[in-house]
Amino acid sequence: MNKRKFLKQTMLTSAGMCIAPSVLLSACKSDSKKEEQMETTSNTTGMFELPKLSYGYNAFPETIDPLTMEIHYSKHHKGYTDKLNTALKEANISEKTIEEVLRMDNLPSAIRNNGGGYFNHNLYWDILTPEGSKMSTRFKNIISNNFGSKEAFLNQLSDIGAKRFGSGWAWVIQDKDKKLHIVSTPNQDNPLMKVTEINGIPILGIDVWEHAYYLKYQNRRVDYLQEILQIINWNKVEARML
Ligand code: MN3
Repeated sequence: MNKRKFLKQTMLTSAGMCIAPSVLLSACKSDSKKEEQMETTSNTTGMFELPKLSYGYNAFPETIDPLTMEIHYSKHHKGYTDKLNTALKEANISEKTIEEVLRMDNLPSAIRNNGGGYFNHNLYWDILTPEGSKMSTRFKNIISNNFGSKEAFLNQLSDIGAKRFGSGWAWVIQDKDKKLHIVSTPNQDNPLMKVTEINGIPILGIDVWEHAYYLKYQNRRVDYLQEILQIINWNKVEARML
């Protein structure tokens, strides 16, 4: 194991929840030095790793059935990860964080689709919790200032996910002026990419591809959205804000 890889692994272990390279940086910002080191040590081997889940496939029996969880993680997410690594190798791209990759100009479609798929699912799994969680007073105030009220915020988020035609994602992002927005992107695009209408840092992402919900909810995407909003780890979402 080379030194950088060792450093990275040590930091990931010691940081506990910082299970993926770079995508979870903001969840680890209590230690800015660690964050800085992690950013520079991502993808030094030219390979991104599928992050381990912090819960089992049966963690959300009321919301996500175990078979959907298993296929979504071990087939879809793993598939994006493997294909991203292949595409980066072919394009001779390394020494970049996943954010840097996604912010590149003229992303080749294999990197756009699979890099997006990799980042988006890392975020999705990370901000779910079997325990349920409450928004802090601070975060609730931020939400009210940006969207009017917590209810208006949740409605707008659910609505944009329901209205996404075909496959895609619903996002809460923070723009460069620290303002929060609710946006949606098609396919595996996300608001880090130059192709999206509003750029920003995703702090919450909900997968609205049919593979995320069809076995349990069939065509009822709205029901899936209502349920998934009950298992969001709001503390982690808040921790992603800069
Ligand atoms: Mn998916």
